[in-house]
Amino acid sequence: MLTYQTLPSRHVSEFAASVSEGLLKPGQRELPSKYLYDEVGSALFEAICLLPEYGLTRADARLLQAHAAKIVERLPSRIHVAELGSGSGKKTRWILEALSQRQKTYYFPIEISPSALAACEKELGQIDLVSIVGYEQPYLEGLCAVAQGRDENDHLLVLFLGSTIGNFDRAAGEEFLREIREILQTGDALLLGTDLEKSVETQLRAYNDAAGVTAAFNLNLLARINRELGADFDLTCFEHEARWNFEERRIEMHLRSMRRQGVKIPAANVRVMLNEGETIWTESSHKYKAEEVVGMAERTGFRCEGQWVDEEWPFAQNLLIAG
Ligand code: AVI
Repeated sequence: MLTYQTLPSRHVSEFAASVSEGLLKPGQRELPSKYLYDEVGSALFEAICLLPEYGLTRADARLLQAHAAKIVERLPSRIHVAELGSGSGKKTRWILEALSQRQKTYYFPIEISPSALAACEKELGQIDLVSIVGYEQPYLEGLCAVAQGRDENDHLLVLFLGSTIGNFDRAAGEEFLREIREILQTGDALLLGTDLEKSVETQLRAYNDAAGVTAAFNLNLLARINRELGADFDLTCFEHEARWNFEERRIEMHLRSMRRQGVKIPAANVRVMLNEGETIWTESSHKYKAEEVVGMAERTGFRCEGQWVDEEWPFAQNLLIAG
């Protein structure tokens, strides 16, 4: 049985304020990547995960399928699972099935999207000895609520899969791990998925696929601003661009203005003039070295108990234990 703990709906004004701040920023204009995921964007992201060029999601799932039993063996008894950004929940099945071999397990998906929570319950609702309680909240608020509601002797395994950590700047990613650690107790665990560095060509192809799905995902952000904020972006005058930033070791997605053009965004009370060739930076995907994740764990109050790396697509599942 899924119970929702619903937040008051976010206001259009928050979106408008972020759009205004990002587009009026001196120097490089930006839009926050979290707004890529409206209903259309989320569906396009699901399609990205199936693309031959984007091996990340398959590697993540392969590792969980192959090593769930070994991961679960290293966890304390009486452990329940909280997942940050559960998505459809497909990959989580392997962990829940392995845990349900040894105990009754609660699974707490934490998601701001009610449709993703519903999909997750549909996908995972039938596993014996697993009960699902969804939290429709931002990650850390939801995790706090889960942690506060647990019994004294219960431990938590937090799942943060799919290399979503890569969408934070490196410093912010570490800060996020530190915040998770503060909510946890000693002996609790975090299973962290991280996409590893690979050849620049492979990485660029993953974010600039031949079918143009990633381009549609990126451009949909402008379409969303048109739909929700009444803007007049002409999508035919922008093109998707994926870049590898050597210094920061990250893929950056940009939207390039193909001519000098003015755009009005009435709900944000903004008018911008974009030059030909100017870009709006919409997302970063940081890539890691396996040993770098061990250091991140140590600096944020965890120790790395195990690391599993996919052989086909360099990607690591890192089991971190709160020290
Ligand atoms: C969700 N996140 C880990 C994806 C990534 O690879 O950074 C989002 C994505 N953007 C373009 N393709 C996939």
